[in-house]
Amino acid sequence: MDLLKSLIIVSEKAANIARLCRRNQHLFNLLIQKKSSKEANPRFVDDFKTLADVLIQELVKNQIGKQFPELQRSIKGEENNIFSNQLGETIQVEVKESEEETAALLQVVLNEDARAAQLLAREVHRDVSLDEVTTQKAPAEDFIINLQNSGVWIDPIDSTAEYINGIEEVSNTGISISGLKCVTVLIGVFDKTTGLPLIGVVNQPFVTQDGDQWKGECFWGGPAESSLPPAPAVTKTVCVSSSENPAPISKLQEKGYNITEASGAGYKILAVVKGLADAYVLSKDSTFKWDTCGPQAILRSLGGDVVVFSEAVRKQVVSVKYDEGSGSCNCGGIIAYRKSAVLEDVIECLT
Ligand code: 2IP
Ligand code: CA
Ligand code: CA
Repeated sequence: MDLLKSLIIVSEKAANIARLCRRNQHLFNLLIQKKSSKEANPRFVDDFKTLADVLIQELVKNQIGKQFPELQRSIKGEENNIFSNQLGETIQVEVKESEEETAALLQVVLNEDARAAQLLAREVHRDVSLDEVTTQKAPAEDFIINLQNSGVWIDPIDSTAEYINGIEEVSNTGISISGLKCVTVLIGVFDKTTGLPLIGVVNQPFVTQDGDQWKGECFWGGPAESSLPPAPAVTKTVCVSSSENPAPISKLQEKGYNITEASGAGYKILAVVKGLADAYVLSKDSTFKWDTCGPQAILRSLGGDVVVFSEAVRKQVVSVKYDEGSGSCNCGGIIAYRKSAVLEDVIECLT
């Protein structure tokens, strides 16, 4: 069994669920419904988007855990799969052996909405092949890694806010400021000894639109190989969050960098991966291990990395690292880059 191919396929299944919830009117209505505080409803899920997130995460955990039992206990994600209702009951969302069993479980969680439960369960259990995945380069050989010594971080949907009600807005650099293009599915495998990411898959479910059908694209990378072409030209563009502090922004601008605000931590790293931006600079603690593990692995396969911002401004280059036991925050902020000359220049600007 080939881990990279399995990760790509399961990321496509995740993307299919994300697309289904936007395209199917019944599911879309659930996705955008506003919670009413007056509603005395005993159902488990009053926030459908959380269920979509949890379901995708459980799908990835289930499929990868089944195919790679050595990894099973080390697959972690952003979401918690236990829901409780107003009657004090709890239920654990998981992928069952059969479509019928998964649908039956989802029906309870969804307050007896059999239609929604069946639609989701069908997509969860549908077989997907590698040929269905759009990627610039199909993976050839698997990466040899020690599964016993590896862990996995999943962000089932990054940029949830854009997923629910984003308005498409594109900058003149070709980078999406907001909207569905900023949504990504992020899966990363890391080495428990070194703490460094090894293999990453970033699936962008919404790239091109044809009527109500969206097509996506999948990006991958691992030790010394990735789906991306050779290094693109320097852009003099740096991506930042819309909530970034003014100080780092003006320092970068003073040295001639164009600043582009974009939504989604995963999407901003993807912009660096694709060469649309030279770097992504974040001075705050607002990203988590599941946001960076997958895309950082791709950057590392291209000669770049994600490093700790607070260390970089003290002229220390420290890679963001992963460890099952420690917290999930990327404390101290991050800088993502593809070319080391860019990192040096950005550090120079910021110090
Ligand atoms: C969020 C999401 C946000 C990002 C934040 C992440 O993850 O990527 O867009 O903020 O850091 O944690 P910003 O867009 O300002 O960079 P999620 O959508 O999974 O909560
Ligand atoms: Ca996230
Ligand atoms: Ca998320």
